[in-house]
Amino acid sequence: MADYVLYGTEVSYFSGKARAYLRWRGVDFEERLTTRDVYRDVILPTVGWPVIPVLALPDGTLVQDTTDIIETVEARIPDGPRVMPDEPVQRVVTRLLDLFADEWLVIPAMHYRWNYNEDWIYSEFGRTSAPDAPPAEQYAIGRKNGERFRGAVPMLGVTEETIPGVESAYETFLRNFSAHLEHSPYVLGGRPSLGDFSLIGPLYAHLYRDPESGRLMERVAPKVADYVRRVVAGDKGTGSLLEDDVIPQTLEPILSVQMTEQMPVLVETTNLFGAWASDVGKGADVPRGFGMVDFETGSHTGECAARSFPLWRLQAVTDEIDAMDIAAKARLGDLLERIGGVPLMDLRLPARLERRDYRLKLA
Ligand SMILES: N[C@@H](CCC(=O)N[C@@H](CS)C(=O)NCC(=O)O)C(=O)O
Repeated sequence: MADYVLYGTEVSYFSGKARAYLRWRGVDFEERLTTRDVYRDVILPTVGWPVIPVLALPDGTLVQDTTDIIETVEARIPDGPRVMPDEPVQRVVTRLLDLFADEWLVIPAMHYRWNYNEDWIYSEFGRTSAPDAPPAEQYAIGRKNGERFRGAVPMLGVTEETIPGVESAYETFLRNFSAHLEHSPYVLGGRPSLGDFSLIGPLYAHLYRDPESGRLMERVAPKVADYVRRVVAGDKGTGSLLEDDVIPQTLEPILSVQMTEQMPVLVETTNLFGAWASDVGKGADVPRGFGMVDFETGSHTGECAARSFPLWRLQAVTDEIDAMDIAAKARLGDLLERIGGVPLMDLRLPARLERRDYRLKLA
């Protein structure tokens, strides 16, 4: 029996991130499908709510949240490549990509899945949940399970008005990332770091594996499709990141979009979180969202939910900034200047967040 068990599915965004990381790290793990029995018998009794992926450690402890999974494995298995760069600006950039891939590229990922692959994904959900049921029953089960995810699409800001912007922003991302991959096999050089695994979240299950989305990726950005295959396979690369804390210039267009599109939503969410936090005590469960805010993508505007979880990823970015020395801060300042991200240097959550009992809480 393997040391670790990953509970997840091929159709799941965050299972793809965890799986690719575990393969790259050479972890002895087996993956178990999250059928309805696994949710009932394994996940719900401990985690308390239906969410994947979940990693079972050799002693049976369950870990949820991909970044917690990754950090737990890094701490338990000291030998092998480290997912976090040693250099400070690279650490910030890889965390920024974690924030962008987990919490912004979810917009095109969900749009293409639900607006171009709906019937297919219902069948896939059904196959996962009830592998032994006949196809028609699987489809019905998939439809029922899928409603929760389909219902999240408008909350992400995907509407008739914004869809042209969502699609144009995604195609811009594909072109920018292809241009980057012309020069560098991974985001920060010769081998993967956290940001690469994070990108596999949106880029594998939804945008590569869902049939219509996969065709789009192969047509517009075959290099990105090739990258997805490499990272998913656990490819080790050359073993080295760029030296001297260099950030490839070809990443700057992607980071610029993050600053112009995602950052304003994070700032608004931070403000709403601050108003909420001023009224509650330490240890309070943080709600999943704080209402709706304006957003813009691909030059189209709309409203999206001010979700709380991205603030947890944002706090990880700003913690890296707070850990920097003056020289590194100056180098980061130059990068932020070029990508339109100067406000990030001083943006801090008005109250700290922590994760306990598989939930986000006020620290
Ligand atoms: N931040 C979490 C996100 C996990 C997540 O959203 N998982 C999806 C499937 S890919 C899910 O189970 N969502 C259920 C829900 O959010 O209610 C992580 O990184 O693990």
